[in-house]
Amino acid sequence: MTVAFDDAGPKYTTLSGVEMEEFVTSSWASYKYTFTATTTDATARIVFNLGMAANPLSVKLDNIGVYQGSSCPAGGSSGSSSSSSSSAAPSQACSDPAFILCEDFEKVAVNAIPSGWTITGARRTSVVTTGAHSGTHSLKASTAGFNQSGFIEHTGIPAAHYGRMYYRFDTLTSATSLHIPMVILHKATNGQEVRVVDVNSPGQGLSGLKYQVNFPDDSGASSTAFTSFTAAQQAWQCVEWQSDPASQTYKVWVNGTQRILYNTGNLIPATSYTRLSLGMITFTNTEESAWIDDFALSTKRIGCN
Ligand SMILES: [Ca+2]
Repeated sequence: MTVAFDDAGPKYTTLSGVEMEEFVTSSWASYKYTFTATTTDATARIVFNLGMAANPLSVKLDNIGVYQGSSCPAGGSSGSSSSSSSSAAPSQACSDPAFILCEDFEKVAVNAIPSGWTITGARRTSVVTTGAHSGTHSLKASTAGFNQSGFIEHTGIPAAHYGRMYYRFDTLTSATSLHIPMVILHKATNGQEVRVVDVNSPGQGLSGLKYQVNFPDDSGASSTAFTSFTAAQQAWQCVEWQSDPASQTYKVWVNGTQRILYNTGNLIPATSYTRLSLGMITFTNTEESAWIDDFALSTKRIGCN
């Protein structure tokens, strides 16, 4: 299903910038998204395109609301509002026993990395105080050219997990064709690496995420699932993902809204990945960098609060 706001015709030009693509499931689910209209049109229309499935489906929509402001009010009340509401999943403190890994980087010395992690890649990735989502410390990753990377890695990653991280890019020196994997799981059952947070620039800045199973040397993708979203540049973005071996599905949420539901076939290992890479790799001949903060893996969904 896609959702958009168009002008009243005859061209029906979109006023919402992009069509929001949602993945309809067999359970009731809440979807929301924020846009800035490109122009004022008193006769604009909201469009729900339900003709996206290969096979006929019966879809029910309920509690549809349009609100002025930065978010939807809780409880689905009608009318215009500018109040704020929380994301779908509650946030967890690092002391929660559900956590597998939890790093806010606050207790890590500048230029060091958290204990239990190792550095890989051509560029040193370490903790800095030059930008943070929480507190004063974050992880700064950078790259130096084509196929260059800067990662920290942790071993022993359960195949069944939820992940959450915030990222914020520095001013980009390459504005086109950027493709930046930031969280990589090793390995899929076919031996390839699984890029679960893979940021792309599909002509709209770094505003797309891809699930990608790929050769370690980037010599060819075997499967992808892609979503685009409207995100403010140079702003912290919250990405969550789920790796679920039982259903062989991968999900990703961007700023609290689910954007990808992908059936991997049999690519998710039954028990564990050998390691996780956190940082960035790029495939352009430019230097790029990003801050990463509030990274966590958990046995339950973490949320963006
Ligand atoms: Ca922090």
